[in-house]
Amino acid sequence: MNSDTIAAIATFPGNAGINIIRISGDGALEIAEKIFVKNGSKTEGSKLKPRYLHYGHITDQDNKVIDEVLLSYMKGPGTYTREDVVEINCHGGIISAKKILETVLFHGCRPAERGEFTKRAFLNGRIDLTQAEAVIDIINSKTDSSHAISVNHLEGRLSREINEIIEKIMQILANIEVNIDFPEYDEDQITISMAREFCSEVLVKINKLIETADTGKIFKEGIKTVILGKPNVGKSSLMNFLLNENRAIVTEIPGTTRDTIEEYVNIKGVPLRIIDTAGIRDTDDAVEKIGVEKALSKVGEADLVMMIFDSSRELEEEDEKILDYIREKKTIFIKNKTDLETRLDLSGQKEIESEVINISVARNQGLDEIMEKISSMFFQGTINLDSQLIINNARHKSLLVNAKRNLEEVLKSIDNDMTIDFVEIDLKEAMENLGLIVGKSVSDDLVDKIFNEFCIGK
Ligand SMILES: Nc1nc2c(ncn2[C@@H]2O[C@H](COP(=O)(O)OP(=O)(O)OP(=O)(O)O)[C@@H](O)[C@H]2O)c(=O)[nH]1
Ligand SMILES: [Mg+2]
Repeated sequence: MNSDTIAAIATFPGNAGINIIRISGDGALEIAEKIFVKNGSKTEGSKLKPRYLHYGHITDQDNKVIDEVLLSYMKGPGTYTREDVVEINCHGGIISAKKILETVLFHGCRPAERGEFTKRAFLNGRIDLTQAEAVIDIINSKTDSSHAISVNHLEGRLSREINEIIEKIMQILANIEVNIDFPEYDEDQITISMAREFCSEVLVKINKLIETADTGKIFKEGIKTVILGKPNVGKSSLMNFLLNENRAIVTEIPGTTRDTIEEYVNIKGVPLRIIDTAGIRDTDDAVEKIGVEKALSKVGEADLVMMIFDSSRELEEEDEKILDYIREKKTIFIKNKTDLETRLDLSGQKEIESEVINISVARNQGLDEIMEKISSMFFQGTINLDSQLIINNARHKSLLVNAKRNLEEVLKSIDNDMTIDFVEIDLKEAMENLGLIVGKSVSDDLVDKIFNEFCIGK
């Protein structure tokens, strides 16, 4: 148990109704009583009643009132950190909260590091690592769906599933070990075929979880979508339309967009990270040239490309160059400016012609079709976020993939009649990999790294 006491402002200090200063650790109550005045008297040594909201004032080192507050004291271990916790609700704005924090620190505690309250909840065994990671994911959620996935994890559904799998592997190991310890039983064959069956069952479960990781990543990070096309086709116009704001400059001059512009947007539950880019063409303009290179470099990491043609212009060399460039990519082909006279002929590109979506940003036509297409490309079938467990964390995915490999090795060893020791080693490794997901025997460095992504005060 960590015995030093920490404090931080837990709310976002600014022009808001209230701010909360949170203190956790053995000294929390003593510090609070030194600075809290209730009914006109100092509360030092009074043993404030736990789980009550006490009305009063906080005073500084010179007994000057800083602010009017509501203070609560919660005795550990039934608290967020499992330690004694005091929370002081003061008026909003930065000054009150900062002054109260300074006073609290003066009386003998230290500023909390990022995520340190939640880290203590983890280190003191109230939550496991998947739940702690869910806390940060809830805070960072940008869509309802990504929030729902993380709430499921916070409730411990992922941990339960992982722990059940670990339990199953332990059973297999126990059976094998009995066999090793009592060779006279000579039930080798029974044990091995049972181990094989158990292992296959576990693999099915792990594979199911891994399969959800792509969806999880999309919900968490958005579909990285690069808008690509030659100059002046309406890329920035489409970007602005999807964002519902004039984010990118739109003019009739080809080569208007120079830099890439990246924004996050949630359209009908589909989270997109849209990147508007400079129109692709050969150019002598040094700045534009960099823009074009930057645009093309974004294609590599994109989940999706929206390739835009101008319906009012003929197919040009630039269009063909872009088509060549994005051949390997998941692409939606879009023909913009269909309100103008058509000059574009895609009959030489039969595949594209059959799937191109006709739109006119100017007339607000055809844009729903783009969203429907994205939905069907990325979310085959309906996903029920309430009942389905979805992996949305790259760390979890890579450990699941490791465990999968270990179990595949186990099956291989069994099928090749390898000695039981081989089977045992891989089973143990699978168990360790799964254990790391929930935080069993994780290194201090990893724990620090995870909690460093939190904000101060959480
Ligand atoms: N008629 C018509 N004009 C459009 C449509 N969409 C965009 N435009 C016009 O086309 C011109 C270029 O639009 P942008 O959105 O700046 O095109 P862009 O592809 O971003 O161009 P660059 O940044 O230069 O590569 C502007 O004058 C827009 O108003 C459309 O659907 N119909
Ligand atoms: Mg543009």
